[in-house]
Amino acid sequence: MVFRSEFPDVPIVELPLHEAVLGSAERYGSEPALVDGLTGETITHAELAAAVRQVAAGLAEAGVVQGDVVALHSPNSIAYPVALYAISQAGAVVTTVSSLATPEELAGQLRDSGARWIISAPVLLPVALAATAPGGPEVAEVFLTDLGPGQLGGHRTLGDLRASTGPIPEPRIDPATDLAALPYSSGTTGMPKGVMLTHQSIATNLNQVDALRPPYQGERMLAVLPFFHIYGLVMLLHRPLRAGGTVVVLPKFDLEQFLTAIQEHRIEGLLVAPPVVLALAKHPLVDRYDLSSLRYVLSAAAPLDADLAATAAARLKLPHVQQGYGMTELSPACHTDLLVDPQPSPGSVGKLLASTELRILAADGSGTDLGTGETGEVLIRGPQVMKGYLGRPAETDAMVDADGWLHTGDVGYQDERGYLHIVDRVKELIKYKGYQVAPAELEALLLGHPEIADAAVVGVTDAEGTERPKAFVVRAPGSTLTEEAVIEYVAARVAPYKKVRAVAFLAAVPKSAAGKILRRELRTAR
Ligand code: AYL
Repeated sequence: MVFRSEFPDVPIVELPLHEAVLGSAERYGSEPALVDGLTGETITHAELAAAVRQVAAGLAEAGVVQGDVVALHSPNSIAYPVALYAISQAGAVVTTVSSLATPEELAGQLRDSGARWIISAPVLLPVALAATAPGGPEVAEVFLTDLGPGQLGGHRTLGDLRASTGPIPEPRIDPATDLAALPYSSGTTGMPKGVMLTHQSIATNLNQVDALRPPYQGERMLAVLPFFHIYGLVMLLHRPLRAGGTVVVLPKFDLEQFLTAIQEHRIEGLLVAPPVVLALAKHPLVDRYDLSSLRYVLSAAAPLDADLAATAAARLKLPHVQQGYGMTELSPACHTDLLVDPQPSPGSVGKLLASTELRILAADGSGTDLGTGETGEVLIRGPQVMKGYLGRPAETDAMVDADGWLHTGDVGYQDERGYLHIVDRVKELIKYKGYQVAPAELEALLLGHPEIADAAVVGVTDAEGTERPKAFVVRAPGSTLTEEAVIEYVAARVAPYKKVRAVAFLAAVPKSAAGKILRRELRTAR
């Protein structure tokens, strides 16, 4: 049985992403597009579009050609979208890198994506230089995100690139097949992989989400989720900028700064991950701020507890906290409840988006399709499905079948009212505060420790619904390795959100006859 969306189909977008997003920028003109939440510095829609064209000309003059991969390596800033859309206008592909990446993690992504260029924030320059030191991946040039002229340490800035007198590149982009973005995701298994998203899949996903409720011109949203993750990238840049909204940008999450920004900028729309909903529901500081401007809060990227959502909504005097569901491989959305429905099903992740199909497959391996109210693996088909994983045809085939169905590795059911509920996950992926943690990556690291004979990492969820990576370690003979030593060993080598947060020692890692780690047994182990 195939569930179809109850919303009418939306048009497939036939434009390159920068045109799809910035096409009306001149019309929005002098209205603010981006506001630095700390300094108040503002870029208008017209200024954004002009800066993008100039920087694209500078990139082309520097040697960036159509099809090149450019790594964008920066915390959130108002300069981020200038670099982002200039890369698209130059015909290049952006691979977004976590601003928390270690030099080794950045080097790995540069190598895997074949990136020839890096655009780094000045604070991250040491990481970029360490990643590309002799012996590491070679890049042609490292640029910096400053909007002013700089030549900081000999590196050209976006400001310098803007000064180019070269022609504005007008590459012939085929939106249906050419890539716009290459974010990294581990999908259902293994190491992080480059997710090939075309201009069309991303831009059409905007139409699909906006069919439920588009932002209105001038709508003020707060961007505290990182732009390097697909959620921030699409929902906090492409979507509001296309509609003429205003994005107030914060570089990182700090509760006081966050609450101050909502109050001062009269924020209407908040897009967050579950830990922020937890803070809104429970933190005493929240009462000290005037948050009455908020019209909606949307949570996505990890499971949200229904009671917690209700507590937060009551405190904010909103009818409910809304949800979005999807994954990087879906550009990213397949469900949301950005609806006018005053009473969506509690705990649901929303309704199937326009032009999207859903199947619920029995988890017993029988291949049986299930119906309303029955729980199984969620399969999605639609224009937002990725083109595949870069350079990994076998992993692509394992994820998207011959008929175009993407197997999410999430388990859920659709209720009688057409709302989807996600109840479990049958993939390796761990979600720590909405961030992806790939067990395979941590396991490989742990196995590199001379005193570790075997290891497995799984997510363990606490009473408040927060999932944390926990390592199960088999010590080598004679080793007296401690929990702290294991935690420190991993922490020194990965971005902070990937840290192992608990360790248990075992005599042997439970495995199937075929040698697969029995993760479910570990998840329920004490
Ligand atoms: P990735 N409830 C439960 N689990 C969720 C939810 C949710 N609302 N959303 C995402 N997940 C889990 O690639 C699920 O396991 O993309 C899913 O397969 O980092 C995995 O996270 C995907 O993780 C939007 C805006 C979705 C953002 C997103 C989230 C993209 C996260 C729709 O409108």
